[in-house]
Amino acid sequence: MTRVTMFHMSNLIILSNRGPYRFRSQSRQDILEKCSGGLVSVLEPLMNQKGGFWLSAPCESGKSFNSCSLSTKYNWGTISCDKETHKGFYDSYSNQLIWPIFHSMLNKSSTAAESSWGAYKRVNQTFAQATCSRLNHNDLVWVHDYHLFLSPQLIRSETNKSAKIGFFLHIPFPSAELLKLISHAKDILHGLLGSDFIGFHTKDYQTNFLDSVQKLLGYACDFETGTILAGGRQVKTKALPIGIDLNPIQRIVNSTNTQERAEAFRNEIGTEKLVVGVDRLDYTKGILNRLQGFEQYLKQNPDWVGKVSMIQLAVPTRTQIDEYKTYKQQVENQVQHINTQFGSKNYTPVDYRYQTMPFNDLIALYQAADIALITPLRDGMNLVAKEYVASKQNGGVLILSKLAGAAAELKEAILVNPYDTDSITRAIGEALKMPAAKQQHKMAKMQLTVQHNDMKNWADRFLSELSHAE
Ligand code: GDG
Repeated sequence: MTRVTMFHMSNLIILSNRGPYRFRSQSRQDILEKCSGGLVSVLEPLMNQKGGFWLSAPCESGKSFNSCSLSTKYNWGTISCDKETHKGFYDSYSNQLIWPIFHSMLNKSSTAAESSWGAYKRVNQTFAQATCSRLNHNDLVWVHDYHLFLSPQLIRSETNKSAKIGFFLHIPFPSAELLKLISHAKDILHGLLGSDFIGFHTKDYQTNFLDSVQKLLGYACDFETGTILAGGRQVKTKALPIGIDLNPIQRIVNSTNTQERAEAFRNEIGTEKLVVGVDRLDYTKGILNRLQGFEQYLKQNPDWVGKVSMIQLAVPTRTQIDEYKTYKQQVENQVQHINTQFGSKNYTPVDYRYQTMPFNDLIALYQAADIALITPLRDGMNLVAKEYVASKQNGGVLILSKLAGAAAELKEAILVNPYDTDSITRAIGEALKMPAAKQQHKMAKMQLTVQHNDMKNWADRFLSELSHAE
């Protein structure tokens, strides 16, 4: 008789502030709409392949539910939390304190947000409780991003199940000197150290983390192996740059609809060369600096006026926060300033679009663009850079900020200092003049890099590290 041993398959539970969809009210009905943004654009296809449970905070509508079956391979549920607490957790502590300091933009950080620590902690506790209530032995819990720094330790202290806990940080990790500006920096580090395995986009962010743990908590860190001995437990860390899902991009790129749409973008613009910028309208993305670089280019090269234009897609984000309202106004003033200076009846130098776009159109836009101008002042990775590379079939030039995590991988891009307008202006000139053969050569190399480390590869490596963590 054959004996069949049943293994309990480990289930994947992921935690993130943002869920895969949001509810939007339309004619007194709730419509489900896919969320955009870097984290969702990678995790949604991943969960659709692997299955599991996705736990998020309620979206703007405040609607919460334990579990919702979508026509996907995974289930999705939200924690419940009142509006006031969510505001303190999300708008204030996460986005007015952690976000600017972790992006080294101290002038945007608000010390007043320190008072929202209680709300931040409560939401992390609610996430931890909701996770523990559905946890089984051997499950893999994967916590995402800066909103949930405390969850790993809270989960560990609330369960006796033998689950593994992993954490991935989607934004940069700052130096210990900057981290210390947050009063609860040590609590943040202790929260993270509840994980068995922690992943970062780059070696630099990982090193900053190890250095902070050593300096602020006094734990022994091995910088070679990335291992920390934290109160008798071993925590492993590693640089694992995130990748994109190439299959849908390839499908969209090869469809005739996309090629027609790309052609339509070019016809709408009507100039010889098209530059594209695609970002959430966030001050870290350096949209204002980029526009200043573009303005200076037109000023210094009047023969290019009328021949080059730019589409800037600015996706609405964090619209309740004052810094974002001010930034939006500054960007729009700058667009108007350029268009009044150089525009004419038949020429709009900057076509600014404050909207989200269907993904198919976005790929067509990348395809249509001769140059992608991506100049964040600081960025964990920047997936737009990788998507642009994956969408090009015949040349194209990537101008990329040195301060984006993607610069560590996409070495053939024209790298710029986003704080230096001259550097952006020079890069635009170089890109406009780059011979086709050189473009193709550089693009092919970057395409290999993007293919080699795609979303599946990234997720498999993370989950394998997590499963094998001691
Ligand atoms: C965080 C980190 C890190 C944009 N507009 C539309 C749209 N998008 C999609 C893009 C891309 C994503 O959003 C943006 O990715 P980023 O990487 O630029 O950005 P963040 O949202 O800041 O994400 C970042 C990322 O996490 C992943 O770890 O790279 O550094 O800040 O995928 O395609 N998608 C659609 N319509 C749009 O209008 N459908």
